[in-house]
Amino acid sequence: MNVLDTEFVKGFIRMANDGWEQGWHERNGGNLSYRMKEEEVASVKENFEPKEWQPIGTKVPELAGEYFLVTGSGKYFRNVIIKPEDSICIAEIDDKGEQYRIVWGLVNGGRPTSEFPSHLMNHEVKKIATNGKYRVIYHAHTTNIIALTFVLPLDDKVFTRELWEMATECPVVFPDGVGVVPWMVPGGRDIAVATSELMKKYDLAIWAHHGMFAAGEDFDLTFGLMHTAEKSAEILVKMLSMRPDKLQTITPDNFRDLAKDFHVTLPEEFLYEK
Ligand code: 2HA
Ligand code: ZN
Repeated sequence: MNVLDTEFVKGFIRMANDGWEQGWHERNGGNLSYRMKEEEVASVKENFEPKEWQPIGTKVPELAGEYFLVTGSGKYFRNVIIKPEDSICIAEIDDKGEQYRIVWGLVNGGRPTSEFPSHLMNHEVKKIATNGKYRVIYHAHTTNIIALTFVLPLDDKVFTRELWEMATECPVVFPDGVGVVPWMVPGGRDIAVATSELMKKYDLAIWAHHGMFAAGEDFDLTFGLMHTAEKSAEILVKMLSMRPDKLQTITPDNFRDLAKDFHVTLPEEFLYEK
């Protein structure tokens, strides 16, 4: 089967384009990866032309033998929909989880996203934590979340509580909360380790002054998670632009009532008195 005719590739391309249309992917900003299912690998394997093995730059033994659909380094989300073979690739992980090789795509050369170490370490954490259910890792330069990292303390508790308060659906969509990584040099192993540590607890990690990482089961859930958190951040930016304080808000007891009716557990650490 032609790679571009498969549902998972169509879903990936649509998500990349949705992110572009949201304004989260200026120039080559952001990256997306998807851990393929065995049957998806089998359905397109006839198209594979393996290139040289390359070091990943970190170790992900739990991902040995897995295949990932991933955006290319320096490639533009804006172009994914019109020239996918040039913008994205399928990469295979070796049997130790230390090297990768491109088996399809990036027809004009290149390599997977510069954030491949962060993507893979997040995938590894989520694969273990969800028994293989989670397959998508998404990094976007979400404008309003980035703006907030200049004015709110870089603290998981503060970001979680403020984002929850700005839209009633938030605690239901991300009941575990959101983690915050202080500013770090992107692209390397250190930021990958810091992010994957947070991914043990959360599905969302903010990179201060940079953007956000989201993890999820499929494209709809992962895009929806990014979109919900960013929209909440937009409401907070608008609110703070009108006045510095709130006249009324959702209270800790309101959250406890919501948790009961919506059958979610909201950790008390986020329901502190202010
Ligand atoms: O792909 O977003 O963090 C470019 C980036 C790096
Ligand atoms: Zn980035």
